[in-house]
Amino acid sequence: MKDVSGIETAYELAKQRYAEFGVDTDAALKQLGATAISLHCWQGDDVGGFEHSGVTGGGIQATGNYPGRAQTIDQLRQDLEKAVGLIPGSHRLNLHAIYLDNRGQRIERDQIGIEHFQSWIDWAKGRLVGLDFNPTFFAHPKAADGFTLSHRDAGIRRFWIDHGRACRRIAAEMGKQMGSPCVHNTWIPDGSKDIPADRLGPRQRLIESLDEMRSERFDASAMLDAVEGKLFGIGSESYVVGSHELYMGYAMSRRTLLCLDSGHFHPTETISDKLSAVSCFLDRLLLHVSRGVRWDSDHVVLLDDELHALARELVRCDLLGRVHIGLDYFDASINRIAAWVIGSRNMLRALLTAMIEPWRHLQQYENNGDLTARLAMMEEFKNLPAAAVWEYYCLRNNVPVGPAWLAEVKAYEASTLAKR
Ligand code: RNT
Ligand code: ZN
Repeated sequence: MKDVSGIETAYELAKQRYAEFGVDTDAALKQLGATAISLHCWQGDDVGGFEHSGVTGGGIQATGNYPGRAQTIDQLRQDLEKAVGLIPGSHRLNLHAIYLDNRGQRIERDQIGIEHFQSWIDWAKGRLVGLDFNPTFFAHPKAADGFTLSHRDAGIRRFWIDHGRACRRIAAEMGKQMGSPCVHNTWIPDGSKDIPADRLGPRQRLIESLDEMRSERFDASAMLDAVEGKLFGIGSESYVVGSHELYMGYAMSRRTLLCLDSGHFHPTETISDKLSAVSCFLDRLLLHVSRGVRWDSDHVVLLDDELHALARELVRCDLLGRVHIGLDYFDASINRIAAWVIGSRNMLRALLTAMIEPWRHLQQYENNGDLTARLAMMEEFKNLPAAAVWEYYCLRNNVPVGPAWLAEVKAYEASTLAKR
């Protein structure tokens, strides 16, 4: 076939440039193709879900009122199909318990079962390479005072432990049916707006609840537990029970995954530097790739310095087989499908750039004590034609190259979203 757009020719030239530094771009594209991103279902409907209970809140909030939000399961699936078709590679979907298919019947959270997610699994098969799952510990009357698994009331703790147990069973079944382990990630909003008198009690209760919730054993080929810490949330500005340190200790002592969310630390603190440290002590990690602006604002992920730094660590520490990459943001002020596409394509572009960067040369300079060459070449490598490799990857994967994806999203907005 004729190379009408010049993408293949540009790729051949780029391939040679990288080969001069010993980098095999074909091998990198193969590795990128094997790297799945877990798309967060909640970007599609502003973390609403399908319980239709009318209860919201719980420490997170999507802002914006862009029209076209998915309001039914079918609409959300249709939107996801659109997004997936614009992202090169094979990916996963990350579901929350509130996205259950309850067929109009109210089901309490401690009563949910695989039957409420079977339609998701059936839909996902052949479209996605895996499903991930999250218990939902927010937007519920029993979470209204800001405490769940660490609540002082044993009855409320029991309810949430049972929710977690139900969710782990669902996750294990999802993993089994999809043939790929389902990451079951626990994030709770527990904490307080003002200074607590007791910081220890809730933490001890949380650990006990988590242990009980996790007492049922499932094969690692079916499901993997992860715990996600946080510095502060809306309504938990002064104290968060599940802090980073608590979950780091929990994950290391219980051998679970630790989830690092880029928005969950001090505003100038980054998660890229943490990977080489925690990976020495943990077998597996989960990332919630997000972008905080001044706080945990969950903005769409940009191709910025921190994303590049994160991708570099994943590649240079050889972590791609041990780190599960999920996106976590919710922007209701722009087209929601575009939000998925922008964030996922950025994550993949950052990974590809990191894979083909001649970083082994930089490490060699460092080992030789030549810090001048390390800095000089680090900057020179920024000019290598990574964009040509990315465009070729999109072409090969039959997804729009460059900004052409936006026209497709706009057309979908006019034909479908505008009618909702
Ligand atoms: C909240 C956590 C959590 C949620 C999702 C919806 O601060 O980041 O991961 O965003 O579970
Ligand atoms: Zn998160």
